[in-house]
Amino acid sequence: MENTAEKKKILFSGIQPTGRITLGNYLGAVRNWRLLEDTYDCLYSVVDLHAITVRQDPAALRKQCLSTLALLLASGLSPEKSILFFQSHVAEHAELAWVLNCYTMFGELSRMTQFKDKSAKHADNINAGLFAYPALMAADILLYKTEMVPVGQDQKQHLELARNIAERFNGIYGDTFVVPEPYIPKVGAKIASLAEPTKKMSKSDPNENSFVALLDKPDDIMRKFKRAVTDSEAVVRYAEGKDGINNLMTIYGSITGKSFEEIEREFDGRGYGDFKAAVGEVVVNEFAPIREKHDQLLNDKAYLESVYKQGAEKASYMARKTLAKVYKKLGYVAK
Ligand code: ATP
Ligand code: LTN
Repeated sequence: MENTAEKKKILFSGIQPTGRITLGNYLGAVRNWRLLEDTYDCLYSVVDLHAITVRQDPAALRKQCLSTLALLLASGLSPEKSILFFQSHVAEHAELAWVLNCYTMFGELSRMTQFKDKSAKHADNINAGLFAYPALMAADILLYKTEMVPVGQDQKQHLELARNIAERFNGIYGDTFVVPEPYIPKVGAKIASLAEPTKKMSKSDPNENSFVALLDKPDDIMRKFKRAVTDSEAVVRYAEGKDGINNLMTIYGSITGKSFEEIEREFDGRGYGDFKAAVGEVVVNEFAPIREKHDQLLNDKAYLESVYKQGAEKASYMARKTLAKVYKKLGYVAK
């Protein structure tokens, strides 16, 4: 009998266990992952291989990996619907990354703005992994015949490179990889730093006041919003040059679902103090249940283990098939 059930498209995304997950990661990525679970066959990975492009303390990294997985679950991702796994548990990521390194040009990697930013920040450790990082990211995506990749704005350039690598390989060896599309949310794709609103909010920012983390205590969240850099106009409106207020309006709007006009009306004639407190409050309320669930899950190591083991098993099955196809195309003798 003909199978009429339509196959869902495959979606992949990753998050680095390099620090505390921020409001930027949540609004730009994780929250949308949950919304996409029903429409796509999703794989979400804690990309621990990527994390060591910057020095990590081993004990802290191990904790951070488990905490990141717990946060993904606490944010509502379901291991019944999606494949959740640690990147290092599926060896094919590193294997395909090596192959793709040989089809990625020095010039292309040199143009990556994340490499330029991170090598400026870590001038004492500009290692080859940091430089070749986008080839590993391309491997993550291409291993699973991924069609959609939900990311924040900052990852668009890496995704374009992944597409170029896939097309280049397909051009030489014939149809091998599916060429993926980015999925960048309309609102929340670029949450700015609270301390320097022209820069992106980043979990590795040494300034604690620049970001709000999912696991921050309510008082800390409120304090960080109260201190957020704004301007001297004292009118809540979205306009060029008002980066701080625009950012707070984006945050408020993407959590409450209100448009900029609605927010302007709501805070008409009220000062920034009121507005900042309101933004802090909606963030606190959004994060409170996630934080509570995270703490519960972290105490249930057996459950977490069952999730990441099953995830790696399912991911490995898919990844093995793609890698075998690639090796065959390259001309390697079959095992
Ligand atoms: P780091 O500071 O270590 O570079 P990061 O905060 O950029 O980390 P990643 O783990 O690299 O976080 O990114 C996870 C996801 O979050 C990616 O899809 C990325 O595009 C998204 N993201 C990161 N920062 C922001 C932000 N400020 N606004 C919106 N999305 C973001
Ligand atoms: N490079 C991304 C994390 C990442 C990723 C991926 C995202 C690694 N592999 C594959 C989407 C798909 C980052 O630094 N935010």
